[in-house]
Amino acid sequence: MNVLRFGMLAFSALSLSLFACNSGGNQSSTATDTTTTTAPTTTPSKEVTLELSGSDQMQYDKQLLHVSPGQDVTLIFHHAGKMPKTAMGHNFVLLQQGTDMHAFDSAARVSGDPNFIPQKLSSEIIAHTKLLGGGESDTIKFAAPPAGSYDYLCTFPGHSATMFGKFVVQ
Ligand SMILES: [Cu+2]
Repeated sequence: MNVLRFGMLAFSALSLSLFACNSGGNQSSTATDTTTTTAPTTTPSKEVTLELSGSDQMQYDKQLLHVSPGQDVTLIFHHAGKMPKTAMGHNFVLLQQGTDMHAFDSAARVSGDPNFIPQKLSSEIIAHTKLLGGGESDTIKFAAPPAGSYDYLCTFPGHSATMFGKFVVQ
């Protein structure tokens, strides 16, 4: 009686392990699919490349740029228009938090700097390009500042009325 009972238990244990083996096989293929779909969104890469352009209509093509904390940022800034930089020059200037954008712009206008970068306020600048004319490009690299929202603008005289945006680190 005891032997027969043991035999039945052993048989049912074998059946269970076979069943477990089959379902295990199905589960592992499901797990692989889940991993491949979620991995890219949860791990921001160390480097990010942003593209921004300015036009002859005195506009940036983007008023919001977004990066993640700790990223090394490459910004490719392009003047997509045809006008010369003496008439329609564009730059990109990213300001530290707490900087008065209008006061900074006024200082840039009277700075005498060929790129309209006020050197006396350099501590308020995170990164900037040179001044571009139509068809020109400038690429700059900088480390993303700490998480937060930062202003950027074009400091060519009069342009900050329409050429400004938010650079968000999140
Ligand atoms: Cu401009």
